Amino acid sequence: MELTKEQFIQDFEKTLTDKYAKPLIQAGQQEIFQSLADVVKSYYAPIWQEDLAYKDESQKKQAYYFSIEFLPGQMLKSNLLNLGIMDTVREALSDLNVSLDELAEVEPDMAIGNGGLGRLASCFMDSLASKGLPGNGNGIRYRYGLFKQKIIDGYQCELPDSWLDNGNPWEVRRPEQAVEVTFGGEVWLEDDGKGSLKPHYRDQERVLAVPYDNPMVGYENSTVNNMCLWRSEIPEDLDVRFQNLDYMNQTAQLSAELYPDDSNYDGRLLRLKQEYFFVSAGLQRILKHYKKHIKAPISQIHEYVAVHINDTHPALCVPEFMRLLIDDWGLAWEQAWEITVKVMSYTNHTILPEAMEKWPEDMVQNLLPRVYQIILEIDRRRTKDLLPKVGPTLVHSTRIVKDGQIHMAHLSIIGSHSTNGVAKLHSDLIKDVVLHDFYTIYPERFNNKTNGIAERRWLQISNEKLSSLIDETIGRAWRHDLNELVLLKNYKDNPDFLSQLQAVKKADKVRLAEVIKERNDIEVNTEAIFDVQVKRLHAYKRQLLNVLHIMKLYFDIKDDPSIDIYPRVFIFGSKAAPGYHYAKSIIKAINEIANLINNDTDVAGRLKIVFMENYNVSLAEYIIPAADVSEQISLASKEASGTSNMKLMLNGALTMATLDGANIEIKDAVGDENIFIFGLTKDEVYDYYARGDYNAHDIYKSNPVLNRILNAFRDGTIPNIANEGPEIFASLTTYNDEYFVLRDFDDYVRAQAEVEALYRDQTAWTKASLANIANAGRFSSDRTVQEYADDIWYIKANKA
Ligand code: NBY
Repeated sequence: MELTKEQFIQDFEKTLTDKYAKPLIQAGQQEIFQSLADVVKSYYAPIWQEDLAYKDESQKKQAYYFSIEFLPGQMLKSNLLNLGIMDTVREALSDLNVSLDELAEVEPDMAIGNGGLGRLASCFMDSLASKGLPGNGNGIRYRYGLFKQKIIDGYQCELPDSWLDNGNPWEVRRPEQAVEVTFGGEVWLEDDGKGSLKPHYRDQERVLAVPYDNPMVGYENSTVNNMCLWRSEIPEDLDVRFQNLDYMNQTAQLSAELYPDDSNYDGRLLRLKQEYFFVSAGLQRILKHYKKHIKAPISQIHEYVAVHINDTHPALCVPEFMRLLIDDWGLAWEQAWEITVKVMSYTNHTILPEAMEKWPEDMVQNLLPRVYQIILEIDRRRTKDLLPKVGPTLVHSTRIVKDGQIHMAHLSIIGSHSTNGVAKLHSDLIKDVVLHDFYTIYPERFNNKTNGIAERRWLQISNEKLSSLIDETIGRAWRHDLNELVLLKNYKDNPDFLSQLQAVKKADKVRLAEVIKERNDIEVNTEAIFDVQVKRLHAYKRQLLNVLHIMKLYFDIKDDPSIDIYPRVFIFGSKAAPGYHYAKSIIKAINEIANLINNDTDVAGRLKIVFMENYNVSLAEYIIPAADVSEQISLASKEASGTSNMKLMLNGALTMATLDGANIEIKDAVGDENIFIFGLTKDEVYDYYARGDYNAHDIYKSNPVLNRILNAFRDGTIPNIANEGPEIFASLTTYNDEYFVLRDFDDYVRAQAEVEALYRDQTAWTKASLANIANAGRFSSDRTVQEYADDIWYIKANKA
């Protein structure tokens, strides 16, 4: 949009007066932020309104991304950037002696997600809008987002994330569009006199679902999509029977809290209620909108609506859509089923067995009696149809209802026309191994969509210095098409450019060093290698391998204090699920090792370990631009894709990688010489599984370096881990090292030595860094969502 400084100042000062009856000089940061947000809202609101009208008029097909998590972070700069008014507003505020950067910090992160899956959903929201694609989000407006992590005495403590205390200035509450979601009670079918069976209900618990619409502003275009988040409330005309505190508390609790686990399926009733709550509310809203605005019969809804199931958490979309089509719209089963499969599509984000959602049949039956009937009928009909075609073995292995459990991945695959993995290797594993039987039956449904990241947040906003340097070098076209970054390759032998690139990285490291000093009270050398591992804490991601390497370097120095080791700062950012004991022990160990090494005079500052508290989107925006090395060291086959690998690459870090997830595609993009690869391959890991002959204890016994490092965990060398040290030691020896940390250690050490050698040649390093930036284009989520749009959702971009 067009905006002058003068206009902005006028709008801003008027808003401040209207809202708080105060002049700027008397206003606090919170008041200034809220006023600024209101001004920004007044700028996008008309565009939003127009786009809504356009969508209704054009009758275009729209996609709805159902996700139980979103992780947008702060929205102020994103909205300013995408409206094209960032510079104007920054300068205008600066004229008023207000720093935009400081003001932006006032906004709490919108953290209604755990990690990669939630953040991917938010990158998709940004990309859909920025590509002008009509795609909306559907989720839950949790009152409390992901816990705030405090490190106390080296331990993770969890504090509530009360992010709504000052309201959410971007959202619009739409009570007139509230719908009811019902649970429990009894259901029975009765003939309606016209030859079909209609459900009748008794004693149902009713919950009011109120939508809050959050604008997803497209980058320099006229698209504003919607992320709809549902809040649970008590219906005004609540039946007397449910008018008691217990019930009312439960109802309010539905949208109270995000489940803070990103790896384990947790079969609690409240979670199942949350899943059904936002699924039912979202589908009801879509169907109401359809009735009101779309001039086509319901039988054509697949030409107007695509519903995406982000992991299995919204898998109830399948039976719920069937229920609505059959019970409310009067469709026959066969027709409803055909439509449902065409409307639905599903993404798998993990193949770890402990994350696979399976709900006990009786739980689903009691909570969702009608949905349960429909699930049984889906399963029954499919079994009957398929038996003669594929035989009992395949039918049995792919049943939705088995052994008293409902398999949500099976339901998602069977009830949709598309199942995708999130990186090539992961999608291949799905087809060849984990869901192979489904692939045999429905080969045409399976496809890959390699993840991506929104460059607006992960470069334009978080790394303005690098963005400006790129502008000056190749112009601004890359801001609309990240593939344009390849033009940077022309500067790989340009000493001026390379030194400017170095200067940018240095400045970003200085900025992070200040944050580290302020938050951790640790001084770090900005000439050192900044070696970064930021992601959720999980055994398969192997933060422990990183730690063992740090201990190796430490012992090298202790053995010979004059040894020539290139200074390194190891930076960790990671939350552990509150119930994940082992992951919390690793956090404690990292912090104690940090204490030990950071304060050892022999080390003399050459190694620094920094565990940054409360890793979240806004902290990532400081850390990622400053990274030299990106640690992507999961055991091959375990990380479905990873996305921090892409963010770090885009910011010029070199990747230390196993051949896992999207690391493989990063390697293909940058070439072997610009990445450090180590460790077992997926096939080697599977060979170990097949042979069953991995023996970690043998490695511990026979490898003197590892022997010494592991002993340090239980002989007091690392202080204050009397409980955690032996636990970690045992996991690697007694319990045979589930994720082959010891097996990959030597090769990791070798590759880390290569990092050090290359870093000593700053020109060579900077060229490799440039190669990473220049080849990052394909990891834009703009590319990813376009592929979803073309291959899965069949949606087309708006007017220009
Ligand atoms: O999804 C992550 C994958 O681990 C990562 O490799 C991938 O890049 C990313 C995006 O595709 N998965 C993930 O973040 N999963 C969760 O957050 C999650 C959350 C809840 C539950 C399971 C997984 N749950 O069972 O409740």
